[in-house]
Amino acid sequence: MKLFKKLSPILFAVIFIWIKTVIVSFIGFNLHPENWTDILFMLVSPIGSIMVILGIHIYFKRKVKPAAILVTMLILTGILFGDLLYYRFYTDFVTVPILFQFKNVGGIGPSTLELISPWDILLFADLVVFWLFYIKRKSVHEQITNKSRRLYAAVSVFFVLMTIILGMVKVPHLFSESYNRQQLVKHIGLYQYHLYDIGIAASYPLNRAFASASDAEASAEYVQSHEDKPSDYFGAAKGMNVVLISMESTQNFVINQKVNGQEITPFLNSLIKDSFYFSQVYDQTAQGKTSDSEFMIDTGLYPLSSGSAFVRKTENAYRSLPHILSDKDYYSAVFHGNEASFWNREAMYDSLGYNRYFSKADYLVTDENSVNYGIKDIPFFQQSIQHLEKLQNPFYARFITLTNHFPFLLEEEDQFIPEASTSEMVVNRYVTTVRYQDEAIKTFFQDLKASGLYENTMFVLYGDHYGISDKYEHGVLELLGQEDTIVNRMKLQSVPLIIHVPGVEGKTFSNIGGEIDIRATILHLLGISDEDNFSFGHNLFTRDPNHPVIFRDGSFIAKDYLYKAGKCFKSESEAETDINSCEPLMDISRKELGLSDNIVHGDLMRFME
Ligand code: GP9
Ligand code: MN
Repeated sequence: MKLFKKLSPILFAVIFIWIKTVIVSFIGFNLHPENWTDILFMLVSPIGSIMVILGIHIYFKRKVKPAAILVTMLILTGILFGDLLYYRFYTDFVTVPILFQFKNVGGIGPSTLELISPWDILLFADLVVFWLFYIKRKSVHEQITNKSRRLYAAVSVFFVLMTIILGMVKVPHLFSESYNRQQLVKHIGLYQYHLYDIGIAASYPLNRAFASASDAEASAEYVQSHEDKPSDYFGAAKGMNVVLISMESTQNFVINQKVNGQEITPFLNSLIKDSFYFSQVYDQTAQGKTSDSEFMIDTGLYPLSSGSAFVRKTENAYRSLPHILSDKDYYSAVFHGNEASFWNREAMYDSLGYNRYFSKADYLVTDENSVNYGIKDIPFFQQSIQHLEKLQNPFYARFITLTNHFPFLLEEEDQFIPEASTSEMVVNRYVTTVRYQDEAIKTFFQDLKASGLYENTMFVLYGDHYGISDKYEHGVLELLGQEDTIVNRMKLQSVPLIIHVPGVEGKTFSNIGGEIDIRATILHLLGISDEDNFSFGHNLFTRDPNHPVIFRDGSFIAKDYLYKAGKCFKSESEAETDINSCEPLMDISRKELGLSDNIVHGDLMRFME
């Protein structure tokens, strides 16, 4: 009893931080507890690290200082609150690299206020009680004996070790799949996750230092053992210019979808009839959003699990599409109306081998022609034409649209369709900005035809990533009249991929694929063998449907099975099935993500010819 009294402020802090962490874990984070063991893990896993962190107040000093404890409580509560806000928008946990790219994190800025709930104030209630009880009342604190200090330390270490060991017994790949942050937080607890993440971030420089040519060979061997089958489309666009249009936040559900009797994407719908349309290509981006999609398309590598490769791995050697195409005398350029430094693009485009980046400074940007992130898509395309006409042929040019970005703002004069009428305002507005983007692309095509560039150009239009995040997805389900299931939500992550080669008959392909496959598909159409060009993608015309489309958290979609949130589903019936059915594909997913990460963290392309 005496021991408790002496440790009372620390124990108070431990108990209250623990209680609120557990409450947030169950209510604020969607950690998918499946059974009693999961619930037990979520209850017990935060205790160890909370005790260790708060224990700093007694390890070195004999006398407990309540004010210092209050500061630590405030820091831990701040981390909890920050994680909660980030999770509400991104359904993910904060990582160290993300802290260094906050200026590039679209979405959270304009909407932070919206993400805060009045109930959040309760997270800080215990701090007030602590202050009233231990600081204001100036309660007397006795010296802590060495014995009680040792006991406290032993109990904390016991909890930390027990959580780690039991976690690894339950999920043997817990740490090798550390990109599955939901799984990690569920089993080792939120604060321990952050400590682990800091350790990982600190060890990154070592990966490069210790990497060797033999590591590169291991990855090369794997990708070369998966050669693609030939198809009749090989070389169908040989020698043509390539125009890529990155359609901001465009999900596949808008294609051929009507709202109040009006099409959301009338132009794309008509274009599809004369194009290759891939209706089951999935968004594989992670925390780097648009930049991750660019990274995949140019390099054929998976994006990083935390942070953006554009921000973190600029110094690496790459064998990117611009490099490959420059061997065939292509000139490459990117067109984007935002600041050149956003997503560190200016620096990364150099590493990726681009000849020219047309950014905000190359456009006439005014208040009138801008909305949300910058210049609206219609003036963006209109002003781009003059630059495009001057480019050396053949060219590889990527256009990155901007208007259809969260929170999907648009003046009335630019609305070509009324807002939808679901219970989710974000989804209602989304329809109008997608429709605006569709109009912008239509005018771009018209202008290209007028300038004579259209005939000799292959067009690749793709949605860069989801637009409606998990938090607002119920509105999409409502719009589409779909049930709220894990499988339906997973299928909503499909983005449109439309490849238009003038003069070539169109066809719709419903085989599965991912953004990582776009590069191989482009090379295939240009008649360039992808053999020596390191990539995890496959051309979509002959892609093996049994090969999983792998997402950055380790989940996947394959022909027969689907894996998400620790559950295995049959693709056809969507019924949950034994996890063993997914096991062989989970191995492939681990292998590919692991090898790709080795390449990027070890900068292994520098060893490849
Ligand atoms: C900004 C644009 C949007 O330049 O690419 O970035 P996002 O938030 O979609 O990654
Ligand atoms: Mn984007």
